Amino acid sequence: MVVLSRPSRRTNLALLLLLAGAFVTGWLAFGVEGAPASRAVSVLHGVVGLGILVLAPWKTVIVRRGLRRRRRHALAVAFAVVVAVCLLAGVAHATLGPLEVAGVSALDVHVASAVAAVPLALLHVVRRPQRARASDLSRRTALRAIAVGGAAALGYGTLESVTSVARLPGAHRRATGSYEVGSGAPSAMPVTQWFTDRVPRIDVGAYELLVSRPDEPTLRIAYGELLAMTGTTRSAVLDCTGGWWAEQTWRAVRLDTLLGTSGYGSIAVRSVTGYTRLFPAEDASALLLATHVGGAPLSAGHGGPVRLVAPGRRGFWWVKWVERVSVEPRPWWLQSPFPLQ
Ligand code: HEM
Ligand code: HEM
Ligand SMILES: Nc1nc2c(c(=O)[nH]1)N[C@H]1C(S)=C(S)[C@@H](COP(=O)(O)O)O[C@H]1N2
Ligand SMILES: [Mo]
Repeated sequence: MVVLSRPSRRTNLALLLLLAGAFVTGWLAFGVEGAPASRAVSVLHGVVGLGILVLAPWKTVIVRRGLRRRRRHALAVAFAVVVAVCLLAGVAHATLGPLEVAGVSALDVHVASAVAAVPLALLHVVRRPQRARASDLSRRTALRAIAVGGAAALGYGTLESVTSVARLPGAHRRATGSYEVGSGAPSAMPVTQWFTDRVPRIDVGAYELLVSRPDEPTLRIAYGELLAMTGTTRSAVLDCTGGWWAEQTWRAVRLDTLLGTSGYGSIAVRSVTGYTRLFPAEDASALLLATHVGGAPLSAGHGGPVRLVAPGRRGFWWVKWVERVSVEPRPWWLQSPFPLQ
């Protein structure tokens, strides 16, 4: 009993670190875009997540022993089920591709179960506490950590090789883990909202874009006037955190054409639905307000009459149905890292 309890305590503590690490790197994977950083975060996330599987044999011993005790097991078992679903869905997404059942993708299930696991993990750890000790920071623990990390990395490498050799869809995913859908064919591209937003109905005839800069009266630009300003044609990749990406050609006007380059504060891009993202002021020349995609006016679903095109940023930055662009005094990082609506 005494002999078993030491390694089991360390196994549980290691699981705690891996769970926290997987959760953090998962959201980090949603935050970054751009080949090397994206790839690094995706690989790290996969390895940390698979580390939980590496510890499964040891945890099984702990679980058996825990289940033999006379107490309530429901929460611990629910936690185990949710973590198993999360791992299965993550691996399924990364290997088998963008599986979708009734509009719900493997990645949706993956993220939802990860979020559901948080309160269950907290309850589990509060009810079955494990104290860390100074003696845990030993050479022995370091060697074990390296062994677990190595086994997880080997597992990740094996999954990637099998995916590639067996020509599974996963071999074609982007560095972010997303799959290509509808490039060059906007009507085949999914219409998605981040969380709770709905496609609004906008009368193009009455539409006006509001442009506000500090110490200047707000400009109101009618759709026709805006069209006359859209001199930029640019191809850019929209990579949705839902697990798909598409490259389209956008006709647009650069934000610095409308707002100038003040370098002051941040740029707020607000949708008629209230959905708003803040950008660094120096991004004005890289951000575009598009009226057309693939040579045709934007459909309502894809953000018509006017949407933001934010090359190099994940889909949730590409505000649809833009109502107002403004220069704001507050810094761009003073916002929720992910939209709340
Ligand atoms: C992948 C994550 C984990 C899963 C799926 C999991 C699941 C379980 C299950 C199903 C049991 C047995 C049922 C019960 O005791 O009622 C258990 C027991 C236990 N778990 Fe976890 N657990 C995880 C992580 C952790 C963490 C992070 C800690 C603490 C830091 C922890 C501490 C314990 C302890 C102390 C026991 C009781 C062992 C005993 O009574 O001998 N577990 N766990
Ligand atoms: C406890 C929490 C989590 C665990 C244990 C976990 C584990 C995993 C695993 C094992 C994979 C498969 C890796 C591979 O084979 O390539 C994966 C993939 C993925 N996870 Fe998680 N994950 C967790 C939370 C999250 C969260 C919160 C997010 C996003 C907010 C997320 C986003 C992703 C993405 C985008 C992929 C696909 C990466 C790729 O295809 O290379 N995960 N996850
Ligand atoms: N107003 C608003 N804009 C939005 C969203 C939203 O929910 N509301 N979702 C974002 C997300 S998560 C993505 S991936 C893209 C999807 O664009 P699409 O529907 O044209 O494919 O729009 C972004 N712009
Ligand atoms: Mo998205």
